[in-house]
Amino acid sequence: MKKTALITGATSGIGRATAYEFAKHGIQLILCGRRQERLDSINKELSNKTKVHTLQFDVRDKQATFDAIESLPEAYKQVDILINNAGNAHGLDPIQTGNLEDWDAMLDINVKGLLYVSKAIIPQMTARNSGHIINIGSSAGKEVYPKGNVYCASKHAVLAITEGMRIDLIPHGIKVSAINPGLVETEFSQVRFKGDKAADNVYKGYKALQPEDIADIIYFAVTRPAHVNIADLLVFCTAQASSTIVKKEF
Ligand code: NDP
Ligand code: 8X3
Repeated sequence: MKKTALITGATSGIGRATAYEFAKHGIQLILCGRRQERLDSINKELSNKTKVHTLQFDVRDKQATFDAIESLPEAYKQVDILINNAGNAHGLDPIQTGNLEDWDAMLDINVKGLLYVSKAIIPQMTARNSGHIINIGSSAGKEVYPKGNVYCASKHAVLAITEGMRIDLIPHGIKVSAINPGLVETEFSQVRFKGDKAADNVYKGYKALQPEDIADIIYFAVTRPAHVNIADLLVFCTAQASSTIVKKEF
């Protein structure tokens, strides 16, 4: 039987690329995000490859998250694969001048949003004693970099939550994985810099990871044999050695 995957943050970047990769292999999709028009156009593009259902909600809104997942039609109610991908950095400021709204956004979306979605899905996985949860962390979850403070904290939390999930869900045979990318060329920097020109330079002078590179790895992770779990994977583009060391050529 074909599996069903729920992907948060499917309207852009890594989430959208993962939707396209999964669709190629006939995985039934539940695509989530706030931008309904994007969900609709992705649905339209993928509907000749697989079945797609879209859910529009903000992961910061606890009730909306639970209501959306509760509203899934019968044919989509069993979620075999959960990709907790929705998230972003907001701002790049030293801690002393950081913006409180940016801090709230990063902790509410990257950490609490991930928890709300997981809480809504995990009970059906434990009841069936099967499932695979992939949390999209970051190299920022392994290494703090200048001005990364709260974003890095949110991604360190994602890693801790991933480890906690793996420990607690082991009696149920549920796989839990963290995929931790370095620089990926998506809308990430447009969001981080709020449309400022600074975003234009982030991916210049080297070949950053592309969202399809991460989608490929996620598909690899979900297609391992039953006894194999990719627990924690760090991936950089070849030009990146650490959060602060990127070889740029101009
Ligand atoms: P994008 O900005 O391209 O995509 C972010 C996605 O998250 C969008 O689909 C957006 O959808 C969704 N999202 C954001 N806020 C919310 C919210 N409040 N409620 C619901 N959905 C939301 O960035 P990426 O694809 O790069 O980011 C995906 C993940 O990868 C994030 O967790 C990010 O931290 C992580 N990551 C990114 C890296 C990079 O360099 N790009 C590197 C390492 C990790 P919508 O706006 O429609 O709601
Ligand atoms: C994103 C990686 O280094 O751009 O999680 O913050 S970085």
